[in-house]
Amino acid sequence: MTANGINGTPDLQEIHDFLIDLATRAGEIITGAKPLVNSVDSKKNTSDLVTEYDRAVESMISTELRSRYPHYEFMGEETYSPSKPLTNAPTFIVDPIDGTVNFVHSFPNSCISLGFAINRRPTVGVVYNPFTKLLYSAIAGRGAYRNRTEKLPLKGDAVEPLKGLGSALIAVEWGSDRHGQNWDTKIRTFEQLGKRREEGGAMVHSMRSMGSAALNLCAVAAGVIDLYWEGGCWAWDVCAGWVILTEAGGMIVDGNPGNWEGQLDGRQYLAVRAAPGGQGQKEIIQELWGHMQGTFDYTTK
Ligand code: LIP
Repeated sequence: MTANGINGTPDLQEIHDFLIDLATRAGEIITGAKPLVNSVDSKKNTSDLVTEYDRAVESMISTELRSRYPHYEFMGEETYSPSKPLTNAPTFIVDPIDGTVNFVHSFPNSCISLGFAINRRPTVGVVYNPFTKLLYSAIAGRGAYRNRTEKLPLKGDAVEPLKGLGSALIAVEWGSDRHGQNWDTKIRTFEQLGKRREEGGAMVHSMRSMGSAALNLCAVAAGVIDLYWEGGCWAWDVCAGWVILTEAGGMIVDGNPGNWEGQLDGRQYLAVRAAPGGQGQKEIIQELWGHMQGTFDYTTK
C-alpha cells in the first residue's frame, strides 16, 4: 500500500493526519488575518463573500495536497469550475474558510473544512475552528472525535432518544440565495417550524443560524444540535462534516422530502443526531419533511 495513491488503496489514517496538519497551518493564517468588512470582495451577490485569506488558504492547501497526492482529484470552493463536477475518483473536497461572513465580521464561528471522498462517499473529514481551537475529525468505519480523543457524540451512552420537533434545537441558515423558490421554501418553512402547534406549526424549541455548514454538521455530530436543515450548500461545505456526523451515529438525508439517500453534491441536506438504537431519527426526519412549505430546486440555479 502507498500513501500517495500511485498504487493500491489510499492510506486513510495518513490522509487524516496530514489533513489535520494542514488545517492547523491554515488556522494560523486565519487567526493572523485582519479582514475588513468594507473592502471585502463578493461573488454572486453581497452576501456571498470571498477574502484574500480564503484564496491564500486554498492555494496553500491545494499546493500541498497536489504535491503529496498527485493522483487524487482536488475540488476547492475558490477554484471550482462547473465544467469539472464531482466524480467517483478519490477527491479532496476543501472549503478554505467555511463561514466567510462570520470571518469578515470577526464572529468566531468559522473553520477550515477538509474532506476526502471515494466513489462520492465522504471517507475522511477534518473540520477545525481556529478561534475556539475545536478540531473535529473522522475516518469512515473508525468513529468520530473532537480534539482527537473525545468520542462523538459527546454524551456517549447517555445520548437521549429523539422525541420529535417539539423538543428539538435546529440549525438553519439564511444562505446567499435571497430570491425565488428556494428562498420562499426556506422562509416559509422557518415560520412553520417556529409557529405554535395550535396554528399547525411544529413549535421547535428554537432555531440557530451560526453561519457555517461544516460546524453545524459537527454540532449535530456532537449532539448539541438535534437537526440541521439547509438548501444551497455545496459539496465543500458538507463533505468533511458528513463523515464526522455519520461516524458519530447521525444520519444525513435529502433536504427535500422522500429521498433517504443524501447526495454529496445534492445541495440540499437534512442531518440528524445520534440516538440510542436510532430511536426517533426517521420519525423526526419525516416530521420535518412534513412541515416543509415548498421544495428546493437547485438544478437550474
Ligand atoms: C457558507 C455556509 C453557510 C451557508 C452559505 C455558504 P462559505 O459557506 O457554510 O452555512 O448558509 O450558503 O455556503 O461561503 O462561508 O464557505
